[in-house]
Amino acid sequence: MKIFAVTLSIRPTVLDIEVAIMTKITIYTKLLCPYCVGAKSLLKEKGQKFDEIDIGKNPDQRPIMIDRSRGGLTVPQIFIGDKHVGGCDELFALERSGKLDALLG
Ligand SMILES: N[C@@H](CCC(=O)N[C@@H](CS)C(=O)NCC(=O)O)C(=O)O
Repeated sequence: MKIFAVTLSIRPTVLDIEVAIMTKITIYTKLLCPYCVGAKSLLKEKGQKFDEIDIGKNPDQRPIMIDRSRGGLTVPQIFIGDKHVGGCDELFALERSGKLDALLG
């Protein structure tokens, strides 16, 4: 009986499932960055949720960003799943070429 109650309490909602199957997007940003604003706007327009890591507020994340992006020193640095997209220009280039939707899954 107790197990039954636990099972019910962890039953995922439709929203939980939708979020779980969306490819995780991570975007490294900092304040007052027009490229970051542009990239986030495009992702929002496309109904995408993303994890934002502000390297100004979290300076310990900057070397992690540089390492993950293999030397990317500017923000934004955008990842779709494990794939490094690049910055804002690369994100918009993918959109223009029609390849972004496939990456988003
Ligand atoms: N071409 C890049 C340009 C990015 C860029 O120049 N970002 C600025 C901030 S808006 C930057 O990181 N500058 C270097 C710095 O602030 O250390 C892109 O599309 O993402």
